Amino acid sequence: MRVLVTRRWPEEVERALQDRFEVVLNHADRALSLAELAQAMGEVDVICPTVSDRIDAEVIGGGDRVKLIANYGVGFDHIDLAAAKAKGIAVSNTPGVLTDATADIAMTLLLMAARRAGQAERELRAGHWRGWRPTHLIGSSLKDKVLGLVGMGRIAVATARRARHGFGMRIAYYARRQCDPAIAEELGAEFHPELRGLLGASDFVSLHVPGGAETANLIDAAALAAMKPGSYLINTARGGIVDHDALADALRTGHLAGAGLDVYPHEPHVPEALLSLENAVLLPHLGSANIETRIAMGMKALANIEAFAQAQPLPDRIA
Ligand code: 8YV
Repeated sequence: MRVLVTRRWPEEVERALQDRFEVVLNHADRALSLAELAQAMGEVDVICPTVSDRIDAEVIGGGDRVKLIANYGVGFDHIDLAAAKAKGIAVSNTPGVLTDATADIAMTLLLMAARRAGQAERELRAGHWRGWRPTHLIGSSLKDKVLGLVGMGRIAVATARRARHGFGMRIAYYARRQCDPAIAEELGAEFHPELRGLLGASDFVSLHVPGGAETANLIDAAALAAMKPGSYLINTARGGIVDHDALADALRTGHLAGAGLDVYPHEPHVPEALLSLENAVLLPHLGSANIETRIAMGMKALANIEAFAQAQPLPDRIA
């Protein structure tokens, strides 16, 4: 079987893949164009894309050889599942292995925003630090503050655990249905059946819903207005969930005290309006970026390809 890996993976997983299959690697590690992806559909049996590859209907229609799309990552809003299904192409992802890493980045952003860490480091590196003083770069504490989670899947729960048990925060969430009662009890989590209710009750809001049409601009100007004055928005999910012009306005007026973002609607483009705002912490999609996680993601993709090669059910089939 011929397998295309669209971006470089950690060496050990590339090697593990090469031990079993004929592998086409992207040595230059640049994002492939839509035309190159479309062409690959006719040249390999399996394609392993990442979030930086748009696998839309046109790409999928580019050839008839690919039978499995083994996504390197848990989110799959960059893949047209209906188009894949229509061509009988199976799709898998890598759930579970990046939960802790992403929850760590959510907490990193939350702490950085609350304690103004990005702004502070920029000031120091620019040589503008005038020495210690009681009113210098004062932020917000986390203890007893309400962390409102939008979505209550694996990453939300892992973030809530860190916030609750590590930082003494109170937990609230909005989701389509209530979470496992044991988890709700462990976290003392308060369920909000309406998004607006959660937004109005939270000091920090952290987004944990999938991207795609259903959640596009879920956090728009009206939702931002419903957030508490002086609260913070954290996004480690997908950029399209937030209206970034409205967010920039809310940060500029001070309605929001800060935001911590790891994801953007059209990566690697970062909405211009955010770049000059001191109260925006901006990371370049680092959610799963630790070596243990990136190896585990590759191994999970590999497990799905192996199952596929042996005509076994895929462990992480999404379509
Ligand atoms: C991944 C992510 O690194 O898994 C996801 O959905 O957002 C990231 O942490 C990226 O998607 C790789 O494709």
